[in-house]
Amino acid sequence: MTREQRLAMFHGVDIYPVTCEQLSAGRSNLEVLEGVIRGGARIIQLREKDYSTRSLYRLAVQFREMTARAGVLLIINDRIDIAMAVDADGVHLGQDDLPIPVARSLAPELLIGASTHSLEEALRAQEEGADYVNIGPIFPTSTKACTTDFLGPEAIAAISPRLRVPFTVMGGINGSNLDQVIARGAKRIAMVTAITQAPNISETVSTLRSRILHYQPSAP
Ligand code: TZP
Ligand code: MG
Repeated sequence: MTREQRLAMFHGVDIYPVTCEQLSAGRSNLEVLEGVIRGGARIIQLREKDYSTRSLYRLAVQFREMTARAGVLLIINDRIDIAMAVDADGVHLGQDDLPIPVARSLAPELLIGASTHSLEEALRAQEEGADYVNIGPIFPTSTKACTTDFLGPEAIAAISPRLRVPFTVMGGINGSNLDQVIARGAKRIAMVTAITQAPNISETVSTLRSRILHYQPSAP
């Protein structure tokens, strides 16, 4: 697929599930992926920080097979080499990963997402050519050993109007605070544990998706 086709698919994203096998209640990443696909998600990010290159590559090959069959976008966290090796749809880069322009020159057709934790970082990522930016962490989370404080949902309303590119939000988002981020303008919502720890992943993904898609602000 071309970057343009991938971008068009990215616009249709609502829930943005991210893996973490250690926090998946004993299930494998492939089981989680299966539930995520059955629940109707249009994208998944493979994020495993401690795997060897070979095991991550092997898993990414399986993710690519399953996501391609389902027409779901596959984004690889951190590792542009793995993303290129398995023909993933994109790579998600943090502030300590390869600079966005370097990643772009290596892989012009990949979507590039960027993790950002402030307005300045979000604007810089956009200027550098990110296809989407993530704003986070929105709420406290124990999934990531965070050095940054959480931003609070108000940050979404403060940062997103300055962005031309689509944005995702992440960090501590679950069924009980979902409305707070949607109310501030979030349309694409990334979650790890709200999905990976759900007893029934496909049902949870499907319910969360319809809440994102059919959100109605409550009357004042
Ligand atoms: N980046 C910002 S918050 C976060 C990452 C990878 C972890 C989010 O995990 P959870 O379980 O959805 O709070
Ligand atoms: Mg990273």
